[in-house]
Amino acid sequence: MRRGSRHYLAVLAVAALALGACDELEGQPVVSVQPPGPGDTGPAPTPPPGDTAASPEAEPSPEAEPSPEAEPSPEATDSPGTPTPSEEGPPRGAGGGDGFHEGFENGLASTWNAQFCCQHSSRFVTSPVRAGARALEITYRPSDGERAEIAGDSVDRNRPTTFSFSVFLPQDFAPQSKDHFIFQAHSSKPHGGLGGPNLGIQVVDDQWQVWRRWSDHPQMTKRSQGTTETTRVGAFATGRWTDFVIQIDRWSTGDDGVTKVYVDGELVHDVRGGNMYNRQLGPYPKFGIYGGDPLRFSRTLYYDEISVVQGP
Ligand SMILES: [Ca+2]
Repeated sequence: MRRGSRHYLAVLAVAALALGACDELEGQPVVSVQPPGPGDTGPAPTPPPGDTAASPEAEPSPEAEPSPEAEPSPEATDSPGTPTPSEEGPPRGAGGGDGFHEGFENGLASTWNAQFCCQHSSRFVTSPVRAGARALEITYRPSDGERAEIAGDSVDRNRPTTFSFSVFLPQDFAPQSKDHFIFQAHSSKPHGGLGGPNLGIQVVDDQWQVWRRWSDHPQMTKRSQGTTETTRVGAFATGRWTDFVIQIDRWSTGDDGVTKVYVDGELVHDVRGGNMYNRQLGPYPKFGIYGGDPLRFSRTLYYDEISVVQGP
């Protein structure tokens, strides 16, 4: 009996400790955490030789397959960001068709794959917000590897696709000569080959930059098998929300792709040409910081009102 009672007390003590640990987590608005480590998390394939050299662009490296979903904590907190009151959402592109919306009002939808190294990487905030009561804050530090991102599902490459999102760069978001992504349409690679973005929005110096890479190679393993174009489309603003609409009227590995980019409702990029790799699955969206290589500076930014709409 006494041994049994002692055992019972021990179980109670362990349970109390566990409860205490849970209590300690309250108030820590961390979205989710994956196993820490530099660069990609998960079973990333080894880059092909000669395929990771630095370039003036933020070069993608082969990326990890989606890792197990990390559940976000629905905690919200005030943030140090500078709020800008705003009642209306951004203009949206293609209407109708299949759609996905994320406003971060109830945590992260289960379809997201969170690629964060650390507790500081993300949290929900009540200010600034673009719509509703919450937005997602993402923080990247130089020791975090090459990314702090959330990744969505692949789209249908045979259907027009519109990615919309609002992003807030705080006032201390300083220009840097090293570019990095804040949005990617990332190539899916169910059969191996080179990963990386095929379309994206970057910041470089004080500019927004549209980034495209395409290839009709059936099993692209080197960047040289693709074509890359970057286009600066105007200075970024800090201390307020910026609304992006990336409208792909046609995904293509060749010359007949159609890509349009709107910033705050203004068409800033309208180009015909390739916008994807030759993959069976369409690209999938990613939001957050991706440097291609680890960055030497820290970044914090905010996202809200993300949507993905596929037309007929
Ligand atoms: Ca929201």
